[in-house]
Parts: sequence; structure tokens; C-alpha cells
Amino acid sequence: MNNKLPVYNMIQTMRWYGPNDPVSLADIRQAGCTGIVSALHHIPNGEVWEVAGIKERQNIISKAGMVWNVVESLPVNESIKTQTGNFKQHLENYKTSLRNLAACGIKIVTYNFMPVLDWTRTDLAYEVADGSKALLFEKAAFVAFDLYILKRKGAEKEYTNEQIALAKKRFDAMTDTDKLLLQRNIIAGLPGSEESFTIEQFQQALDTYEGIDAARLRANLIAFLQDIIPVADELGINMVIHPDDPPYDILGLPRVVSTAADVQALVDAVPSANNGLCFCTGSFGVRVDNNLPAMVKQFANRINFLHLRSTRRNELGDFYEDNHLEGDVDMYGVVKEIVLAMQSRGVNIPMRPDHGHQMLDDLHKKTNPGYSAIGRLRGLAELRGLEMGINRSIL
Ligand code: DNO
Repeated sequence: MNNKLPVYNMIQTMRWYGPNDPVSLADIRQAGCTGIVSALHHIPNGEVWEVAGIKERQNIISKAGMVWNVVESLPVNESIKTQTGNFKQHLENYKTSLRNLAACGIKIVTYNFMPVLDWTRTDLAYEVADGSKALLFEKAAFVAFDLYILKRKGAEKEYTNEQIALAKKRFDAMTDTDKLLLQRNIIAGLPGSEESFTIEQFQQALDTYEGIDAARLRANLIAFLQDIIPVADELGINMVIHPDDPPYDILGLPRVVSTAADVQALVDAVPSANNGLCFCTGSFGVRVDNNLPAMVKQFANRINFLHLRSTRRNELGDFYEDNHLEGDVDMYGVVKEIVLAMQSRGVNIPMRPDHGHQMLDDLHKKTNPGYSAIGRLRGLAELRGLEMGINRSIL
């Protein structure tokens, strides 16, 4: 038997929302993590993260025996995505926050460029066969929200007759409470989204994207990178972009980080190694045309943070979050490519088990959707085992 231990491994981390997170740092440490992924969520989107605030968070984490090694997210203000209003000031603030993070030794910064909404689901407590609860994106409910709650102008043109019929049927069967809950799930902000809207505010936010198509959004993203990446180069910071979740346009808004071609366009425009990727298997994995192991291979030199989870989709466009080693994601193929990339680059890449089912004791607790302790612990344990198995068999 080959007992040689690999030199490079995924750094095990979990996301921690800060002192108000119902999951404690001690819990995360006991799960086997050495690192923490966190953000200063209390600072309004667009304002500078000062050194004192960063240090304070860092100290809490180091007192618990771990390191704050990844920021998720340093949010990109909407004005930067649309290039309107005071976006230049926001860019300056962003750079100042990066300088402050670098001064504290934090060198991996996650962000996304999804217009208006961050990740989106329709049901946060979808019961799967074993009684645990998962996050679900149900197309008919989503279309029902768009057509009959938001009542977005021209929305029906974006759906097939069959999708509209299913949405109508779905909507007619909803109680008022169901409708409110659906609305809340979609626009009131999932954990980490940094934004929360009422219907009126939401429509206003959508209106700010009038005239912004995918080409324009991509150009704005590239302009952001051209401005920010030289600063990241100077500071030694890896910027990692999180893909769109779900990985396609929604509610008439363009999304430009959904496929390998999308990522390649960003890399071609700004080749610096610090223009990196947060490889989120759950986001990319929703598309049948994304070959995940091939994408890890293609972007092996720029993947500097990993979100590992799996989804299971159906032909209607619904998907739910499956157990980490089940569902449509070829987790073995992905982790194998990651292991190979780490050995050839000579780096340890931080990984967090992304989301997890609400299960066991957590079913009786108030938890952040997707971020309960036990479901993520299960995911982490399975992924750790998978990595070890791969290491032992191929190194
Ligand atoms: C959801 C998360 C996202 C992610 C941001 C990164 O669970 O993966 O909210 O943090 O898109 O900017």
C-alpha cells in the first residue's frame, strides 16, 4: 500500500457570519477546520472596512484557535456594476478596504458580480426523503413570483407557454402565507447577500439595469477588474469571483459568470494570476453544459478558493441541494483535479463545505439557511475522506 502523505491539501474552513452566528467558532473547530471564511457584514455595502474592525474579527477567530484566511464577501456596490452615480468613490473605498485587509495579512477576497440579487432560492426548507431540509430552486414558483407577485413588465416573453401554465397552476394553489414566504425567500436576502428589498424597492433596483445587457455588464466587470487587479497585484491579494447562482439570467437581469467561456473572457481581459476564481461546484453544477472536472483543469492556476456542494436538477429547471457526494456534481472528478492542481502548483487551497442540510438537532434550532452546523459537518467529513482516498490512490 502507498502510505505516502500528500504535501498539499485543501485547507478546511467554514463560513462564519460573525458573533451573531448561531454556529460557534468552537463548533467549527471541532468539525476539524483550521480556517474561517468571514466578512464584516455589519458594515454597509460600499463603505470602507477599517483596520480596527478587521483586527477585531481576526482576534476573535485566532482566540478560538483558527485563522481568518478568506474574506467572503467584500461586496461590489451596485453603482460599480452599473457604472452610475458615485461608483468612482465606491471603487476607491474598495481599494482602501483591500489595502486594510492586506495590512492585516488577509490575502484571499471573494466577491460576485450578480446584478441586484446574490444567490436565489424559492424554498429554504424543502424536505428530502430522509427528513432533513434542503434549499430548493423551483422554476414554477420562481416564474409565479415574477409574473404574478412582482408583475414585471414583459416577463412572460422570457418563458415558454408550458412554464407559464405551470407557474399559474402553482400560484393558484398558494395561500397568502405561501406567497409572502416565496417573496421573502427571493428578495428579502439570503445569508451573506448583503441586500434586502421590499417589492417596490426591488422593482426600482431592477430598473437601474434598464439598457444593461450581458455585453455591457461584462464590460463593466472587466473595467472593475482592470481597476482593482493592479492594486491586488501590489498587495499580493488573490481576488476570487464567485459564479452566478443559479448560473443563468434571471428576472431579465444579465449574468456573466455562469460558464467556462464567461470565466475565460475575464481571464483573457485581465490575465494577472490574482484575477482568480472561487470555484463553486453547486453554482456551476446546475448547468448541464458545464463539465466541472474539465473546468477545474482549465482554470487550475486561478482557483484559489473552493465551495464544494452538489445539486440535483430535473428537466423542468428545478434544482435542490443534494448531499455533498450525491446529485449531479461529479465530486470525485472535481476533487481529483483539485488534488492534481494543488500538487502541481505547490499550494493548499482553502475549501469550505458549501451549505448543508438542516438535520438532526439542527431541525429544532433557528439556523441560517444552508449554514447549519451538522449538515456542513457531514459535508466536510465526506469531502475530507474523499480527498484522502484520492491522495492515497494517486500520489
Ligand atoms: C451563498 C454564497 C454566496 C457568495 C457570494 C460571494 O451561499 O456562496 O452568497 O458568498 O456570492 O460574493
